[in-house]
Order: sequence, then C-alpha cells, then structure tokens
Amino acid sequence: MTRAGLRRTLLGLLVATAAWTVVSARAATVQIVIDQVAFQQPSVTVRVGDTVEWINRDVIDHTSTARDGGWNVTIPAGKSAKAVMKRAGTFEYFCKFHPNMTGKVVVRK
Ligand SMILES: [Cu+2]
Repeated sequence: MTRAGLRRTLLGLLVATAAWTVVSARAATVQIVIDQVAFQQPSVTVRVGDTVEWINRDVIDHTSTARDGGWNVTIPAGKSAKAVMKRAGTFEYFCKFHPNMTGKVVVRK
C-alpha cells in the first residue's frame, strides 16, 4: 500500500469510528430492575429514541403497561423486556398483574 493509500485508509477508519460513536451516544438503554414486586427505580429520565429495559429478578411475571397505552410489555420471571421511548413527555406505567407496582418514565427531546 502506498503512503497516500494508507493515509486514506486510516482517515476512513477514523471517520467510521466517529460516526459509530455519534450513533451509539444518541440512543441509550436505561435499565430498571424489578425485585420484590416493585420497580426499583421509581422514575427514570431518558431521551426520545432511547430504550428502557425492565429486568425481572422475581420468580413471577410482571408487565410494564403505560397508562396512556404508549407501550405494554410482559416481563417473564427471570427475563427482561424492552420498549423504545418514541415521544417526549412524562409517562406513568404500572404492572397489570400487580397494579400497586408503578413507575414513571420522563422522556426528554
Ligand atoms: Cu407485577
């Protein structure tokens, strides 16, 4: 490879790495642990496009059900489930099986 060719290749790698960094910085995943029939983080703040992942450490199933119908996922015992936050706002959610389990996701632009 010529010196100019090598320089082009290195520059290409640099640009690709920078682009990847921007994309990965933009969309994050925020985890909420469920333990002892409770959402352990009562409130989380994310950005539009971020993913919220609920991790169920209990031996019974739960759901994360948005009061406005924005998402509804079942989180089986010992498993996890995700929902992408598509709109800005404050969204309260609960578990359909245990309605006293509640939480809140604040989604910023
Ligand atoms: Cu539940």
